[in-house]
Amino acid sequence: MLLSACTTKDAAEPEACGPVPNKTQLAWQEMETYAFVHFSMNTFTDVEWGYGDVSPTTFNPTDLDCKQWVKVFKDAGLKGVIVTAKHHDGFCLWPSKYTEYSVKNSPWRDGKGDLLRELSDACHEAGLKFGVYLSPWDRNSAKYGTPEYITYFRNQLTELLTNYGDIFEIWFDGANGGDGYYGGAREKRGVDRRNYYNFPEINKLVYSLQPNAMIFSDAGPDCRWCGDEEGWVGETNWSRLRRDDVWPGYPHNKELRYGHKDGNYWVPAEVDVSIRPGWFYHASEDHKVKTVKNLVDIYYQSVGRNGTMLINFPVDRRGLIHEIDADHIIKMGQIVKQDLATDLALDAKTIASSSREGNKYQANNATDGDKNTYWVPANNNPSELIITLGEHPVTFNRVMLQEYITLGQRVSSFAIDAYNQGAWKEIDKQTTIGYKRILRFADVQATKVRVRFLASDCSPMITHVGIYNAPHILDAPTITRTREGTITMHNNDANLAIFYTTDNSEPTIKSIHYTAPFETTGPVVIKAITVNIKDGTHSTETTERFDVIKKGWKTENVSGFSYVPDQSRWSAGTIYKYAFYVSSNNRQWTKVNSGEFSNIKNSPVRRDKTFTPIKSRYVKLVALANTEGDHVAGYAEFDILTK
Ligand code: FUL
Repeated sequence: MLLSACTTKDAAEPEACGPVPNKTQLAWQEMETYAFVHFSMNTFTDVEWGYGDVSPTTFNPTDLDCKQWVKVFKDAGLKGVIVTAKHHDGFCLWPSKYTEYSVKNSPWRDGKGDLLRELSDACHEAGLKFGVYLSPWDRNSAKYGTPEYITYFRNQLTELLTNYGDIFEIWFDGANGGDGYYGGAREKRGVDRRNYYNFPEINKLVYSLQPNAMIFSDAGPDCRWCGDEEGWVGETNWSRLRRDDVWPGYPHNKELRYGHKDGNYWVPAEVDVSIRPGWFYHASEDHKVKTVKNLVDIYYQSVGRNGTMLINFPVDRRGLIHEIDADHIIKMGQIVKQDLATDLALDAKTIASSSREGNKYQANNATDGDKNTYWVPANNNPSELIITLGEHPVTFNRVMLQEYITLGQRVSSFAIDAYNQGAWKEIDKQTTIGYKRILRFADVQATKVRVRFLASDCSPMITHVGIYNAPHILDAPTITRTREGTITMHNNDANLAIFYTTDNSEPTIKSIHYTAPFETTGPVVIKAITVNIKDGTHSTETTERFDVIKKGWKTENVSGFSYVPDQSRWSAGTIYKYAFYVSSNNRQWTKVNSGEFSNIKNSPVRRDKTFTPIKSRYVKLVALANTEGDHVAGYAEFDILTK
């Protein structure tokens, strides 16, 4: 009451600047991170895109438990989940009335199961939001490509949007058209992706059944694809889009990474990425789950760049989120929380170069911790905010900025400076902000921080400037050696040190301090750790065994070899059965070892084979069979072992 008595008269309310988000879009943006689940027939056939002809009896998870999924999501701080109700192969995870190609004809729960029921119940019970992915492409349906398929698609959509409570997002994939089963026709079919579905009518149907649902596609209408599946959106990222120029399957997908500055609709970006290389589960990718560090980077490259993070879990054949995936995502959640736990700018003294008339627009609104209050400068000339952190320098390595997007996205250029020992120094200069922008940099010490707003469509409206000192992630170092024998180590954080040993002993802070690449000639075992010198904490250890250097291989006492198969997503030629030969003259060969690389299909990691040492000048690895039963053989790395 007293406060309002002191309030000077506020200037007229600022007007919206370009398109603005609706209430649904605002609430969705604040979810920030949520889960994707790819689980269907492909999980059991070990493929990414099913053809649509596999019998429904193949779908048979042994221990399916949606409560386990939901617990992992909650523990990781994720706010909802979108599940592949129907992927491109047409198999439905719910007992749809309109097809026989669904769980109702599978052995799972004796054909009485409904995965969407189980998952939506588990979500609603735990307070998570529930969403569905419905593939417009259907490689099982005989009707695909004809007008009847549109009726089928709409009928399925109606089932999904009426029977499972509130749906927060419906996901329409852009991948569409190609060969398929199509009810037995086994042919190639294409559709006019722009017009075939009549998406404006489909969107109306969605809103009539679920008025608060977000509709995702390359073109929105409510949120858009970020243009890649690698886990990042552009540093420049407008939530605006010339929506009418884009459609599902839009060929200029790179534009979606940045949005359109001159866009006439509010269509913010969603960053969809899988925690493994594939979207569906493949046991062979158990060793390729993204590291905690990778996942933290993805958070900063999505939520930290005005996007949302949709992180996919390939649920396994048991019907569970794999233990490794669960561990990594929960650790990611903890790290992000710790990174941004203490806002050093909260309630700090904040002044501005100018402010619009009225208490409602003053500088301290940007550091008061209230998302509904904001600072607005007096005009749209370059302007700045100065935040005083204290008399003595304070250490920090993150700055978070947020615009009051209710009235549009405005800033297109800004810079951050730190003040220490009597001088300002620029730390970073960037373009857009939007709902949230988080900048990361090496530790800085300063008594004051300045944010310069250099260019903006309409005056900036800044609801939050946050400053944080994130703990350093102690990631184990990587160790590599060139053919010539040069060893390089890397740990992703310039503030942390690496210590290593070459005598097989455990590395500690007293071991050798790595400062630059160094040369090796013969066999060597390197063990290394990342260390925070300030407090002595350190990472787990990385061990790499290198044998003789590959350059100029000559006569050696060979005692074994190592084999690493192709590590790429679509790898081929993984050797399963082998024979190994040596020779002194490249004419007469002696077989010294043969056998199999057990379980290498599911676990394509380095394999070492050893035998009684034998002097030789030439070696030969013969592939007797590969994991696919065809005639391709290859390797990513091959090495001889000499001791
Ligand atoms: C892509 C699909 O083709 C993939 O299989 C996956 O569903 C991914 C999320 O979208 O376009």
